[in-house]
Amino acid sequence: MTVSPHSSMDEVTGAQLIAESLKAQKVEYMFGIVGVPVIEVAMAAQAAGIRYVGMRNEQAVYKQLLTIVTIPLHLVSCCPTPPVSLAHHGAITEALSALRAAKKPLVIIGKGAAYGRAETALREFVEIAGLPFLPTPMGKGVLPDDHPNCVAAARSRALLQADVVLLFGARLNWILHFGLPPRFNPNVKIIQVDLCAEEMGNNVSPAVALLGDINAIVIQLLEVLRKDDWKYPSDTEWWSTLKDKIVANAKISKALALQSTVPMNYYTVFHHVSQLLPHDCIIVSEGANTMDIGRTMLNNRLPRHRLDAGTFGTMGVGLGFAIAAACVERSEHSNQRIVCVEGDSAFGFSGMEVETMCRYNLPVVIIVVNNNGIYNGVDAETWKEMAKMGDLTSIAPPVTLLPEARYDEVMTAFGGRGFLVRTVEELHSALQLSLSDWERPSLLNVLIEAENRSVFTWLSSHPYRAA
Ligand SMILES: Cc1ncc(C[n+]2csc(CCOP(=O)(O)OP(=O)(O)O)c2C)c(N)n1
Ligand SMILES: [Mg+2]
Repeated sequence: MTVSPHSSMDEVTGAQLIAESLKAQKVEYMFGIVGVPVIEVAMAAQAAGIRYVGMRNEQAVYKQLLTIVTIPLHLVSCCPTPPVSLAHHGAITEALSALRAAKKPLVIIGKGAAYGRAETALREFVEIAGLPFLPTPMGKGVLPDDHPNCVAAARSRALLQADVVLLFGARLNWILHFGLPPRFNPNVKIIQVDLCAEEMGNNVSPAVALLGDINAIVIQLLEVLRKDDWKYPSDTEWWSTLKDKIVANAKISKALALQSTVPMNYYTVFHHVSQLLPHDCIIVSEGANTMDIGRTMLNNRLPRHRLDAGTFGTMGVGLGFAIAAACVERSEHSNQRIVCVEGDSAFGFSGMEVETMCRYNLPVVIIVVNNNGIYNGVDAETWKEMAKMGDLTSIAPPVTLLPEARYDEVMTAFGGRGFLVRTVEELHSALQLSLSDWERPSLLNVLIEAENRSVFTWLSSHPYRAA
């Protein structure tokens, strides 16, 4: 081990030992909050050539690691590449015969497929087999959301009626309603593809289990598929059902998106945001309605470009994700915008991280979709009336937050750009200005209607609620 020049020849501190071993593991960034005795570790890390990012909230710090591992890439590259494991050939043919027998097949693409970098093979598989697919929240972008086989806009129906589900690297947890009725067909056959043996059979016993590297298994499936020359026909009743539902749902969300009344609704906001976002941007998101509706309206075209509250729906992770993604963007010069779409409650959990962004000039664009509360709030007038009625701690609904809170001023307080946005025009100009500024972070405080009249039930009452 080489020891940093600060120490005398015969003395190595514990902090140096930690720093040098992390450096030897090719660690590039350390995220933390210092106090005695961690200050020495952070200083030793810097001396060893590791970049140190000082954070404000430990919950956010933890998420940095996940981001760095999720988005890019070569954080720790000194370990030998692990062996690639294939599925048993018998299981491959069994899976394909179950698929061929299906009347209503469905492919579900999870974040395991994103980690497994299976995008190229999966795209070929879905296209050759002619199958409808659904992404899970962080499986979005493995195949582009605007791919013609994507049936995300008919998600509930697809899950409910599918008779064979081919599950690539996705857990049958609450996000997928545990794979059980009433959200799934009670007789559905699951073909489960996963790298992780302990995921097999959670919470539904699979008809076929393909254990191994997802990319390698898709290639195995493709080889047999090509030989057999099989394709699920495009003129089935299943495809028509799904397509009809997609058209009907698209019509409803389009009508909401095109409303330009003030205050705006979620759909109007996301419709206009999606028009301006670069296709290669990394979208970070958390909240309840904000995250759920945003997920359906903000398309991902590339794999590993979306980070949200994930499996545990934990609020407070978004700004940490965004900071880590911005650090990676900076060190790789990838010129990708990091856009952080936050509910007003979600933003509050790690809101002080805007100081971190300002301190390091990380040009994250934060969009706070502000409805004055958790799921729902009340408008400023109602709040004033309530305050006159007595002690707000007895009267105010627990979901409410201060109406029209000036989150934009939190950002300007530290030198970033802050925008208060009420209209579509203001949204366009604020977002354009933010996206053209690479010098500092921005925060758009987008005031929307406090009561979610626009949230329609196929979105709000079921799919991936955040809590
Ligand atoms: C750490 C943590 N605490 C509490 C919750 C409960 N919870 C679920 S969603 C949510 C916030 C939703 O409100 P907001 O972010 O404003 O999004 P909206 O639905 O209003 O768009 C909260 C606090 C949680 N998921 N995680
Ligand atoms: Mg809210």
